[in-house]
Amino acid sequence: YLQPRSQLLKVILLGDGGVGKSSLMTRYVHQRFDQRPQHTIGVEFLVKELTIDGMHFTLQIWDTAGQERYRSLRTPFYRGADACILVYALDDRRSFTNVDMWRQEFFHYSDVLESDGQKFPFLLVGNKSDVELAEVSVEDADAWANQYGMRHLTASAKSSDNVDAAFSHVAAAWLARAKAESATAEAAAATSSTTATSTGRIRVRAGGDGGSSSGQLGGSGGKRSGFNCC
Ligand SMILES: Nc1nc2c(ncn2[C@@H]2O[C@H](COP(=O)(O)OP(=O)(O)OP(=O)(O)O)[C@@H](O)[C@H]2O)c(=O)[nH]1
Ligand SMILES: [Mg+2]
Repeated sequence: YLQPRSQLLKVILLGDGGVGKSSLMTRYVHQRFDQRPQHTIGVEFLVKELTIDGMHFTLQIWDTAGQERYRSLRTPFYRGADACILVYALDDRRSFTNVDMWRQEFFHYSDVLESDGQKFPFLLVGNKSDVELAEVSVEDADAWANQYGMRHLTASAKSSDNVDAAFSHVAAAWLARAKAESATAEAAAATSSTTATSTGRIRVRAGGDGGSSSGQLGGSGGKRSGFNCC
């Protein structure tokens, strides 16, 4: 169990338009920040490598369009997600009240059942921690996250505050869950005479991302190197 050289993780960023999902991804992968608003159309992804506890990860970060009109362009990409980061902006109360809707949308279109939601690696991120006038209190956001067994972090794509920590956290949470499931599966295998069918299974996909390291899906601009889906 669990001994691949490299583990590919599909991480989905969800949240209202303008909360800073693209900015968080760009800050994390390219160490850049752009003040100008540029709404995402459809879905874009970038890849970044990291190592946690000696385990090498390739994070495939999927940045989705938060605006309602792009719903049908983003939802097909939730399937196969290994982790999900729910993003709101600290200076936008409505974006915080909407995280509940985003969580529901994720369950609806991903292959994760809501009944397994407590175990799935979610993270709640309050972005724009650099702003002076916050509309959301950390206590409220902590309480919302706690009820689902989720962590909550405040971060800033602008200042870099907690950006690395957020992405590392979801990889670490995935790893903790995989280790727990592996232990359960090994215990079951040791006590049972029936083999594979009674054990839990961990999805392990070996190898890094051999192909493209970025792309845009569902967009209409066609300026970036993209590829067609389906
Ligand atoms: N002050 C501040 N502004 C930020 C921060 N992150 C993003 N912004 C700004 O917020 C605006 C929206 O950021 P985006 O990253 O495009 O938001 P998004 O969530 O990707 O929006 P959609 O693509 O429409 O879903 C931009 O003008 C960013 O410069 C931050 O940490 N602090
Ligand atoms: Mg965006």
